[in-house]
Amino acid sequence: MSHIEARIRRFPVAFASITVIVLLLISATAYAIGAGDLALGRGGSPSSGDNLAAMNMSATPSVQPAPANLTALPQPAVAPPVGDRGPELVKYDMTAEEVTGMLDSGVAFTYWTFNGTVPGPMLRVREGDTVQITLHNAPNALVAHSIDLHAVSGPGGGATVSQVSPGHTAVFQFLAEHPGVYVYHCATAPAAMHIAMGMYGLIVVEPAGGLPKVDHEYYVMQSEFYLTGARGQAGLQDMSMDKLLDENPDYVVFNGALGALTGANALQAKTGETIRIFFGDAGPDLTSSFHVIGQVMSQVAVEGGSLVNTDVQTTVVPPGGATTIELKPDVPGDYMFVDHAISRVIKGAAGVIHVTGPDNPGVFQTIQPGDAGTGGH
Ligand SMILES: [Cu+2]
Repeated sequence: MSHIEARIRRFPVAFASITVIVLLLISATAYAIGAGDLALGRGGSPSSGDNLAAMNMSATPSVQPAPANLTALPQPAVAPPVGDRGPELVKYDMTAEEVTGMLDSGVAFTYWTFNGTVPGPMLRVREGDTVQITLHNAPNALVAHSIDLHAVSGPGGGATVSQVSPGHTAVFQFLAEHPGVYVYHCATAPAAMHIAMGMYGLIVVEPAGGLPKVDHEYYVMQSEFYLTGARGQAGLQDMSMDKLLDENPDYVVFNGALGALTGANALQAKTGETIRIFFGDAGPDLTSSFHVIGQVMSQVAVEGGSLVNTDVQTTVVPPGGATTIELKPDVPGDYMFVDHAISRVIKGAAGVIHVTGPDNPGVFQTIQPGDAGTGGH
């Protein structure tokens, strides 16, 4: 992955000299968002506190020094399989927390999160379960938050009744009627901003009887980050409402940070093992063309529903959409997964599946090697 990071490093710091002009434009834009209620969320309306916070956030200097000794946020765990059981009442306790972590080498960002990770916790229930969500908003939060789960049949996907001010709590429950894999996200206005700050995750609703057993399961979500400074500019960066409205992100990444799923954090498997990836696209704006370089996906749940496609090279996952992907590598190597809108790899949209095992010359072998180091894609 070092070549990607090296390419990102080449983009110079360039925006400082136009900060004042940009701030004026951003402030005006933030005001227009609040006044015009352009929220993408299906529930709730902007509180005055949210609008003020949006304006204040946009009006801060573009890049402050990053706090010392900061690391990337921890990765959320894959929720364990439901197994073969009957319907139950399942309770989840979630907290909206604002947490600062590293988005890229040298680049810090104060994320808005569910439970301190990006993506938020993976929720996993059975078709027919009643799911009770308790949403707290941390007392030191800057703004109100909420949750809209796409698995919900009800107003705002839950967001209408879960708008919580700092220090407050809301509780609601829903019947998980439809099996599949679904995005959840904060839907407090402007929802695009709350998603761009990191407030999203997946809920898996397993069919009766459970999902077939596989060797490895992983939880991956793509999203964009829009910053007031330049990509790679060191410091604590803020979110740019201007770039958000232009749908022109500085970063497109998997699991909240550049390199979150590479190197020591790469997905792992042995040859012949089946990997299942629960993959969601939080957006807020870009459609993912999910592709694993050097692999054909053996199964893809079309649009995350019950229809399964087989032998897929690239699958389209829209913002607010998700899918379940399975693949079975039979040749060892490092397999990069990307958004095949391939310029986004330069913006960080790359992870790695590290596959170990014996060579398999019947499937792949080198006859005469080319020049080393030129790579593929
Ligand atoms: Cu929020």
